[in-house]
Amino acid sequence: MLKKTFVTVAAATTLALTACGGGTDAGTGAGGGSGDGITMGFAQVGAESGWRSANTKSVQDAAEKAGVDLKFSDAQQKQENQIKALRSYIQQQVDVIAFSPVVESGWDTVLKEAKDAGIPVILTDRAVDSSDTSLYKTFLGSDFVEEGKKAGDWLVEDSASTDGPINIVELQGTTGAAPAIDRKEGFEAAIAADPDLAIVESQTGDFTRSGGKQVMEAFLKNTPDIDVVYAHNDDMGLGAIEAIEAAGKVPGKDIKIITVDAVKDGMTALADGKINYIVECNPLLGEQLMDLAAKVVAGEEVPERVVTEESAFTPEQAKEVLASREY
Ligand code: GZL
Repeated sequence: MLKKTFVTVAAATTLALTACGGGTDAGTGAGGGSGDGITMGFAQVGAESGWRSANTKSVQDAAEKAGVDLKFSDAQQKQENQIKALRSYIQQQVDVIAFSPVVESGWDTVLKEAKDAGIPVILTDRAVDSSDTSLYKTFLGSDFVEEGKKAGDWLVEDSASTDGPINIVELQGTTGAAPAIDRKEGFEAAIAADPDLAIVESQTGDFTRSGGKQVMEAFLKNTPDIDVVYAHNDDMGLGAIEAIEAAGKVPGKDIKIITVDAVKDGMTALADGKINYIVECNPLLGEQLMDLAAKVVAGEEVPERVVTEESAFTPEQAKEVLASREY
């Protein structure tokens, strides 16, 4: 046990992957992975955002490249649909299951069923809050608390020369989802450094553009002087831009906007000055996932945690990289 723990901790602490493609070796020693003959059941969250679409394409392309037979399902952001899909993969006796849990809680029963069936599970993108880490082999994805902290740190620095209160409205991601919980936690911890910064309204827009627009319309009605929008993803930030412009205000100037993801549409709005800062969240997890799956099916050691390293962008930086972005 000690050896496994040592290998895991060492691998997990040293294993940080570059974003934008995420490299081809998830610290598993395989380049691109050879998944020939492996059948994977993948239960995706849905198709709620540009990030999710890029993530789905990355998984599907990487499965094809690795020769993995991919069974794919879209849960339309409903946990009951994901659980149904997982049970179907268990029944089909796939070699490995991978999924991005739409919310953190409520997975122990079905994960125990997978374990009892001898089917290894890989968490990708989002985490579960289960205390029993034997229910899955590894968690591949971003550090969402760090992403929220980066967003808050930028605002603290950007506001340093401004006197008086700065009113922030927050567009939260899906209620109960790990990125929503953690991005809120990281941001709040960072802005605590400046007592002038206050979140005056906070509500979920469910990671969708329409949700962000609807909630922002309500915020604009309820809160006379909004200085900053912190949106947990680009799509809700883009919806907020529509609402702000419809209200006759200038996004990026009258109301500053900070988002997370750095997908093409978000980076375009950033380059145009409608968004002021974007923290990157890398959706291109497909190749690392196939590498990990090949190892797990072969019964080999994998790190308990594989963290993707990510960047952040100002408008000037967005202009430089926009043309070369993969998503
Ligand atoms: C984050 C991912 C989030 C994205 C959103 O890893 O789970 O879900 O930030 C997406 O755009 O909907």
